[in-house]
Amino acid sequence: MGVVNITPDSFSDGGRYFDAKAAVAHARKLAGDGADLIDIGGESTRPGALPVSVQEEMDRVLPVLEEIQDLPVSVDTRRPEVMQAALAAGASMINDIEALRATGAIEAVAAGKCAVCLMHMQGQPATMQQDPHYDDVVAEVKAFLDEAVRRAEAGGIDASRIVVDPGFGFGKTAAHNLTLLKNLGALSSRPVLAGLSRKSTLARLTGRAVEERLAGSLAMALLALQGGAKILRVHDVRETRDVLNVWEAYKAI
Ligand code: HH2
Repeated sequence: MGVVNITPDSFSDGGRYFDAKAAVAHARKLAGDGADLIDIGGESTRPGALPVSVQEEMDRVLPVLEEIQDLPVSVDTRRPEVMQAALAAGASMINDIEALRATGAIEAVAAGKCAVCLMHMQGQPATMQQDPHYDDVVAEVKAFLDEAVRRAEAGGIDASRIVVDPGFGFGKTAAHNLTLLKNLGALSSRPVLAGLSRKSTLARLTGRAVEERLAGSLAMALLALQGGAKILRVHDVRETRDVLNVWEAYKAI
C-alpha cells in the first residue's frame, strides 16, 4: 500500500502532494513502483495534528480519486460523508484510523462492497502521544480489534472484507510499538496491515530525521512481514517491493 497524503501538514510528505496534479502523478509513480493499493488521505493524523472540515477533506480527496479510478484506491478517512462519496467514486477500500467508531461509519461501509481497515488508536491525534499508557498493550489492542471486527460484522460488513491494524504510533511509545510488532501474529484472526514507514519510533531507535528513515523503515517492513503482516503501508514503495521480493524468495525455499 503506497501512501499519498493530499495535505499541507503530513509528517513526512506534507505539502508535497497537496496539489491534485502532484498527488495523481505520485499515485501513478507508486503504482509503477509496485504498489498494489494506493492509500489517499486528506487529513493529517500525525501527533498534534488538528482536524479539517468534512468539506475541505472532500475537496482534497475526491478530485484525485476521480483521476485514478483505474487503480485500486484506499481512502484514509474517519468521516462517514467522505466514505460515502469515496465509495460512490469507486474506492476499493476505506482505511479508518477510528475503526468505524463515528456515527454512521459502519452503515456507510456496509452499504458498499469495499474492503475496510479497522485501526487501533488510543486517544485522538491532537493529544495521543502525551504519555500513552497500557497495562498490557498486546491484550488491550487485541481486545479493541476483536470488538471492532465484531461491531463491523454485526453492522453487516462480512468478515472477508475486513483487515485490522494495531495503529503503530497512534497513542503508543516506541516500546509499545516494538511489543506490538513482536506479537503481530497474536493480534487478530483477520489479515493485519502494518504502518511503520518513517514513523517517529525510528527517530527514537536511529536518531534520524524523517527524510533519513528509509533503512529503518525497510527493517521494520521485514519485521512486519516476518510477523505475518499482509499489507504494508509505506511511503517508499520501490524499495519496500525489493524487501518483499527477498522475503518471498526466502520463504519459498
Ligand atoms: N498511519 C498514518 C495514517 N494513516 N492508517 C493506517 N491504517 N495505519 C497507519 O499506520 C496509518 C494510517 C500516519 O502516516 P501518514 O499518513 O504518512 O502521515 P499523516 O497522518 O501526518 O498524514
